[in-house]
Amino acid sequence: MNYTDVCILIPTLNEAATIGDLIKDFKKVGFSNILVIDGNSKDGTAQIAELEGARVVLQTGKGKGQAMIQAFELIESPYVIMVDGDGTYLAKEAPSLLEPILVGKADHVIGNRLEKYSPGAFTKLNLVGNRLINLLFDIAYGVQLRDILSGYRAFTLDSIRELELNKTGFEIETEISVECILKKQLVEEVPITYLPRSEKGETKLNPVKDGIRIGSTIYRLAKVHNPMFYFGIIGFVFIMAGLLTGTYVVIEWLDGTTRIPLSVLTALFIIFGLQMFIFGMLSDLIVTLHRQTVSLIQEKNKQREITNREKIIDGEDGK
Ligand SMILES: Nc1nc2c(ncn2[C@@H]2O[C@H](COP(=O)(O)OP(=O)(O)O)[C@@H](O)[C@H]2O)c(=O)[nH]1
Ligand SMILES: [Mg+2]
Repeated sequence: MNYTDVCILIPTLNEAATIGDLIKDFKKVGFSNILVIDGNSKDGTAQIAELEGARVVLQTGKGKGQAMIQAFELIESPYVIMVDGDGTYLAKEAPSLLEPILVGKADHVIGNRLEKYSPGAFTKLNLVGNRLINLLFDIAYGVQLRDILSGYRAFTLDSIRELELNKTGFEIETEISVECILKKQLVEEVPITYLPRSEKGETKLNPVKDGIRIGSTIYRLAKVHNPMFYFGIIGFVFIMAGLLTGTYVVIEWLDGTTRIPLSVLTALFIIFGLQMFIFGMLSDLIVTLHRQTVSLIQEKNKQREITNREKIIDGEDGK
């Protein structure tokens, strides 16, 4: 396979400290097809990238997600490697990311940072946040992925074009991971090195604000895939609240005080919570039936295509 078939896609926003070396490193490994999508950096990132021989495109909107979506439209190479421009990932590990795709084991490969990260690469908050987000994701989507937020990934152009992506900010990796699962793509993880950011370049990610956004994206997108999870969480919160107020009501009642308004509230909490579980079960049923219908239609279409093809071949033979 020829490395010119692989587009190295680098989103950048003020990464002048690292972008030059990163492009050089990829070239050393043999990748010459490099696309930098720049968010109108003020520190000369775009100029440095151009000098190093990368194709540079300025993004038309705002946010890493918008940049990626714009770039996916521009790329024509059959394989894409996406990598942060901050020098936290190693170019020499790119071939190991491509490997599962080339042997046909995967459509989308995620570089898993959580197995061999360097000291200082993650802050404590980042590490805990990452683990929590991955746990939430795995429960919501019934998969076993370790690092859905990784910025080092490889995929085929066809597989990324199939995804419906709308998120403009740092939720893009989450949306890509969710869409891969909804589109039943083969997703693999490969352990990679993760280095600390250069002191000169600052992270653009706000761990609290972006963390909450990412968490709520996972939760909201789960509504269609796993409604029992979506409604179950709301139900769980209300039933817990009901049990709490209910315990208080019972304790007070044993002491001789009857709390009527709080008893009513307890009943409402529990009824609402149970209703959410019933909603979840019904939605789950609808989703399952819908999936069965879709797969039946797909199967029928496939059969029809095969019969049509056979008819055409028979016709040609008859001539
Ligand atoms: N084009 C573009 N790139 C961005 C934007 N925000 C962040 N990036 C780049 O996306 C990559 C990931 O961002 P980073 O701050 O490293 O996030 P972190 O790796 O999660 O800390 C880096 O190469 C950033 O320069 C943006 O708004 N537009
Ligand atoms: Mg980064």
